[in-house]
Amino acid sequence: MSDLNAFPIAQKWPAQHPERLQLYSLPTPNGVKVSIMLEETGLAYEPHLVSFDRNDQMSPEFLSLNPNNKIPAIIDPNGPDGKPLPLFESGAILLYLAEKTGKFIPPDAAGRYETIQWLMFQMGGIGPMFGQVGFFHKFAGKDYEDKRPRDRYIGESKRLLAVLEQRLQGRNWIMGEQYTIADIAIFPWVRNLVGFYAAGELVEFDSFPNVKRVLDAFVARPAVAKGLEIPKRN
Ligand SMILES: N[C@@H](CCC(=O)N[C@@H](CS)C(=O)NCC(=O)O)C(=O)O
Repeated sequence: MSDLNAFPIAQKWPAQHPERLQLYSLPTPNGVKVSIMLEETGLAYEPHLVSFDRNDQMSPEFLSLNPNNKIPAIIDPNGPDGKPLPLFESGAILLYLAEKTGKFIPPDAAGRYETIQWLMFQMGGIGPMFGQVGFFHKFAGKDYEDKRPRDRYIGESKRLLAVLEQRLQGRNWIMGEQYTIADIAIFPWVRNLVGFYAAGELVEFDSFPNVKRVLDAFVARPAVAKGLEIPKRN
């Protein structure tokens, strides 16, 4: 309890269960990666809502945990050597939780690095490119007359979907039989692109049947359905 209280963020978002992993998030495509992972692993955790409507991510308490003012972030009171571990960046958090629990990452070194490779593909490619489609197609950028930026990100997103399509040919998940953190990182973004961003037609989503098949399998998982709603929005 006293360890967690040493973190300024715990003053703004007090822990009811300080022995549990603390999640500071919002159900966005980056946020739900971590809530889905936590639901999948069965780890005990306490979610806290970081409201963008209130600009919570810019508060000094949040910035003390993530100076980059982005959700998700966590504090694991029971981190390495039994000490609290604060962490931001969803990819780093997924990797940490996979290694902590020994779940959703292959145990062998080659499989582990291959999974990390696809995790990085999401972090460096899918997230940033699909996110820009959101900006230029759904949010403030949609009113720009010049459609070149939108088309650039649509083109890149289609290219990335084609890479995924090829990878998923003959595979159940990104890593084949095993469902991993690579799937947990990638599919919330695919879901968002065709759902919330309504960019399915623009990216010709129908031409990626394997991506669609795996997306359907992903959202059918009970832990995914739960994680997508955590933390509850006000
Ligand atoms: N690379 C970061 C990106 C996180 C990110 O972009 N989070 C968005 C929500 S999806 C955010 O917090 N935006 C708030 C802001 O920019 O003020 C990660 O994967 O954790």
